[in-house]
Amino acid sequence: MGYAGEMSTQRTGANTPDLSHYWMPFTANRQFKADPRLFVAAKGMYYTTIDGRQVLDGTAGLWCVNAGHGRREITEAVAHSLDTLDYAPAFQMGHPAAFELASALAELAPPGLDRVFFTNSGSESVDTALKIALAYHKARGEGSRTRLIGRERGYHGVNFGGLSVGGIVNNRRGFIQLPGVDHLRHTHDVKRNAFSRGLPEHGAELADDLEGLVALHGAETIAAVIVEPVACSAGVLIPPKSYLQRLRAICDRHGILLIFDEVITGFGRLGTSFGAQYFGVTPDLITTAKGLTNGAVPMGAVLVHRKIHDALMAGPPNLIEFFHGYTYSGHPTACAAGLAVLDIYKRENLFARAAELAPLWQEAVHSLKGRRHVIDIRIIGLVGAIEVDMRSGAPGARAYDVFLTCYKAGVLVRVTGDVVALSPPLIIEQAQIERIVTVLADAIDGAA
Ligand code: PXG
Repeated sequence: MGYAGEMSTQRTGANTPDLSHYWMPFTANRQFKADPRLFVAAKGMYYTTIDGRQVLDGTAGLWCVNAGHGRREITEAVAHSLDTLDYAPAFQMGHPAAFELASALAELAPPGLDRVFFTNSGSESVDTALKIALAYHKARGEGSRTRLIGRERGYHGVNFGGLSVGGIVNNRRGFIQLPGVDHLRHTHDVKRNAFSRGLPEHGAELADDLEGLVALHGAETIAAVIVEPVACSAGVLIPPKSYLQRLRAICDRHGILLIFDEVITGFGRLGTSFGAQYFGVTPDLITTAKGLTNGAVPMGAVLVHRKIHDALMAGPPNLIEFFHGYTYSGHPTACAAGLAVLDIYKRENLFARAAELAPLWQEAVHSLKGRRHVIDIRIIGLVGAIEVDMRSGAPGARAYDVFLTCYKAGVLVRVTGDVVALSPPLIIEQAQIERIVTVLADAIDGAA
């Protein structure tokens, strides 16, 4: 039990557990515990709350439940895997499902990115990719390439590599950073690009920041650039037309590796396997997690271009080539979940379904244009963002109010700053899209 004083601030229902011991991640703990929001079940497009209400999932959990909740195929695959092989050592031993899942991922990947390193989260995928980039240059005799470039407002998880290349100030301040990291400017420009449909017109020239950093530091010091094709956590910042192409071209010119962090944009979120295919730009590495297992079991993966992998397969074959890995890299349970999930995506054609729904989704969310407080709407694939103007002196407060009102009305949305973000499971139906928009409209109208 918690302290009596703490408990007195907790609004408890009959079956609410003691909330005092669990230190919740990225949560206003005291505010939450004073008025908790607890889910006890999920099926299809809906969560069930502890008090028995149904909540329509407008966010695929945290951008991960792309095939919808409670998929029996995943449950059965996981149960069977646990019953058969609960764990196999990840180092110097293997099991078939890890190899099978790597092959299945290679099939979905853009051409060339057919070598796969398994992790347990997006954060681990990012730090793994950064280390692979450094190891690659060293293996090729270019060990001076140690500098890593991220972008303002980028989110690459919370480990030291990821927070260093990341560009969200609250995640960075107060923590030490990796040395030798620089940032490109972000591409968010409400003045020039508000209410764009499709990719924003303005801002491709921001990719030239990389040329500036090459001029400043010398290309021979730069290992890699990491960007999210769409910066989702920072409020769904969609890349301007030909921005990513330009970044690719500059990387090519200077021998810099390009990493796409596709933890959110992977697995059909944009209507393609990865953002790389959506934008027609092939990076050298792709970091993934989330939709890889539909959120059911923690897992991440880095898709690596074969040329990078092969450069590291050097030296005596009895020596370890890359001093990196996790106890749970390629965990049998996670691999079973991943295989079942990829099978669902394929069988139900869910990526194509997302692409087909995207125009309808765009129309529906854009119908909120013109409402009080709404200063921008950004849509891509089955992602959406509604930016509201900041309540004077209270950043984020207005969007948070919208979030709470929607939750009470039975719709789950996400807020980040003054942006309401949407990313429903790819199985969403038209009537459910309409419900999300109607509830949002009322919540926005009612926000002070
Ligand atoms: N990279 C990207 C692009 C992400 O979006 C991570 C790395 C880190 O993944 P892990 O699995 O370590 O959390 C992420 C995670 C939100 C939200 O609402 C976004 C994430 C996580 C939680 C909430 O924007 N993205």
